[in-house]
Amino acid sequence: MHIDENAGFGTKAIHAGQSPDPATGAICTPIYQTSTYVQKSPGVIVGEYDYSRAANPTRTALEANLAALEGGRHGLVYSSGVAATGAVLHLLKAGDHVVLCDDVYGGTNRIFHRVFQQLGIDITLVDMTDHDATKAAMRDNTKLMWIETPTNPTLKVIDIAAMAEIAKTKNAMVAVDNTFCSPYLQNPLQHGADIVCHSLTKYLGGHSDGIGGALIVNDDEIHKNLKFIQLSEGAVPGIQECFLFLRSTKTLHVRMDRHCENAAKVAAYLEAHDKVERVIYPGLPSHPQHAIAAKQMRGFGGMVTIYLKGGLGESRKMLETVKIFALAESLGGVESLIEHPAIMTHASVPADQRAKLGIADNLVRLSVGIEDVNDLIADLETAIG
Ligand code: P1T
Repeated sequence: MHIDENAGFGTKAIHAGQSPDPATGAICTPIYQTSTYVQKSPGVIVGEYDYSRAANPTRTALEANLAALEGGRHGLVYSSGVAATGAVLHLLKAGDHVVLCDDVYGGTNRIFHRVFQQLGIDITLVDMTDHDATKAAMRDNTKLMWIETPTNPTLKVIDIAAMAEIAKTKNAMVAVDNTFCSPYLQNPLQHGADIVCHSLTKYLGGHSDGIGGALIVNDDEIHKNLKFIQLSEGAVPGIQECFLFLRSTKTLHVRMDRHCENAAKVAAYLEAHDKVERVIYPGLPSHPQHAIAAKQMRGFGGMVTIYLKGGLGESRKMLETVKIFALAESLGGVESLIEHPAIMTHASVPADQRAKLGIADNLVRLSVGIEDVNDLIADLETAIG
């Protein structure tokens, strides 16, 4: 269905990339569970499809839907968020240099340092809240700047437009991992990014039932190169996953509103708690980059990170006592999750870097879900005690 570019987010979420099935009128895009497509004669295909690693109609619908939500021309989907990250890194060659945001998901840190650095990609980690440090990190051979905002797990907010300006001085591509915001809260292409990356596993999937990733770009040349890598490496999602993600994006705007509302209340409750040393939430006036968040994001998201008073003992007690919050890695699902980054999601980050970033034993990360917020707060009250 053609959806006007100026249509609202909810309209795009429900309709973009999808039309009722012409054969049956089915309102949902069917699961085209097929690996291949019959040809009329060698090389003469029936429609647009010849093999499902290259393309599949259910996947095409998802890619078009995600592109519309990010306000981009092209979408590509992958078997996981890290597969999407890897596809971007495959645009580079040995000897190229990357400026990488210092606080990123542990698996992102791992693929940069332990997979691509081995292949000859140079990496400089930088605190991108420090613009002078970022400028100083740029080199003549810097080909990529990788931003994550808000960062995982310390929720630093990076000014995408300011970073893009710095990257352009060296003609470097700017990629933004927009997983924590989802396209409902932030559209990095509007702020000068070239590539937007998502883990579909999180808010876009929203129900903790599938692993996937996505890239959205405007530039035809970058898209052509990424499409070639997607076809050549084959890190594509299964068709059932594509269907699940398509179903989930239809409710993204409604879910995100509730995530933001609940997280704001949880953050305010925790900030007033005498057993909590510090709360990091971009929506709190106490957040060091609150003004940038207010300018760049349409809402402050569902992630809240706290420093408890005490150490590992206090963290463990809280994590073992919660009942509604589930102790698990991941985020962005309808159910609330809680985790210990130093031991869980960021265990693969070297200890000295974790210490520098403040990923300490008393740091606890919450993914606030869309349950009744009073129940969530009561759960935390019991657990923090
Ligand atoms: O798990 P996967 O779909 O491969 O996504 C990787 C990924 C990419 N980017 C960000 C910002 C992420 O948070 C993640 C995955 N993160 C977790 C599993 C986590 O608990 O933080």
